[in-house]
Amino acid sequence: MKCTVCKGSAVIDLPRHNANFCGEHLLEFCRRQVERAIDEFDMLCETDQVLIAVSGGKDSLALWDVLDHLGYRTHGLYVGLGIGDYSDTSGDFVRRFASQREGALTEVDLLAEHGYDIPAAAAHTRRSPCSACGLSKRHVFDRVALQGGFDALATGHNLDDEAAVLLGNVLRWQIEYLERQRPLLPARNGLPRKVKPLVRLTERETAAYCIVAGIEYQVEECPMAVGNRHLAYKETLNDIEVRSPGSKADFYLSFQRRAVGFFADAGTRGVRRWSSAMVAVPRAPQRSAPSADLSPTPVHQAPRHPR
Ligand code: Q46
Ligand code: ZN
Repeated sequence: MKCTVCKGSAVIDLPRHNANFCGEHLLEFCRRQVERAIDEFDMLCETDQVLIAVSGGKDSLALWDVLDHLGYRTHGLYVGLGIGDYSDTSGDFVRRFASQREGALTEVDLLAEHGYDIPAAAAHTRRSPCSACGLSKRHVFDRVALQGGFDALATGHNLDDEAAVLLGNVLRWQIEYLERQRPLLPARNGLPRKVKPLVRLTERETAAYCIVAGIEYQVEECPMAVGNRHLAYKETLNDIEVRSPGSKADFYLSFQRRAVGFFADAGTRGVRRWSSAMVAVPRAPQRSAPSADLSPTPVHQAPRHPR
C-alpha cells in the first residue's frame, strides 16, 4: 500500500477519501481537515485564547496537538471525574502530554473541589452516569472558561461522535436537540464560543494521528459508558460506512450545510410550530362542520413562528 501523495509506504488507508497516507502525510491530512472545519464553520480566529477540554483520550490530545501546530494559543482543562483507575490513568496521560510540551494545564478534581465524584453523583441523582458526568463537566468548563477569559472552549468530539448523536436525534426527531447540534455554538451570557474542530475526522483517524505523532493516550473506554446507546449507533454507522464509504461524513456534514437551519428556534418555538402544523393536517370529514373560528389553519397559511 503506497502513500497517495509521496508513493512511500502507507500506514493507513482512507476509503472515504480514496487515499492512503504515510505517517508524514497522515499528520498533514489531519491538520488540514481540522483547519478546513475551523474555516468552514467559522470556529476560531488567530488571536483566540482557546481552552481545550482534555480527557486523556486520543481525540482531545490530538486536538490539543493539532491546534498547537496550527498556531493557536491553547490551554488544557482536565476534570478529574473520580471514576477509579480509569480517571487516575487518564489524568496521568494528560499531565504527561502537557509537561512534555510545556502546555498550560488547569486541573479540577470534582471530589476535592465540589465534594462528589461521578459514581456518587449518578447514584444520588438517579441519573445515568453519562448524564451526571455531562452536566458536571459543562458546569466546570463554563466556570473555568469564564474565570480565565477564554474566547473559545474546544472539545474533542469527532465525526463518529457527532454522527452517532445526530442519528439518535433523528431516530427520535428530537428537534430541540437537532437545532443545537452544530460544531459552533456562539458565545452567550458571557460564556465563550463552543467549538468542535474534529468534526471532519473519524476516531480511527485521530487514533492513527496520535500513534504517528507519538502521543500516548488512554486506550481504555470509560467503564461507565457500558450500555450507552451511542455506542450502538456508532457500530451501525460503521457498518453503513463499510458498504458505502463517505456516508458517515455526508450524513453529518450535509446536515450542517443543508438541514440544521430548518430547526432554528426549535427549542423555544418549534414544539408549538410543529403541533400547529399537526393541527393543520386535513382531517376526515366530520358530521357537523366546525365553526369558522375553530377551523384548523391550512398548512400553507400556518404562521411560521406562532407566538
Ligand atoms: S467520561 Fe463521563 Fe464519558 Fe464516562 S461517564 Fe459517560 S460521559 S463515558 S465522555
Ligand atoms: Zn506520503
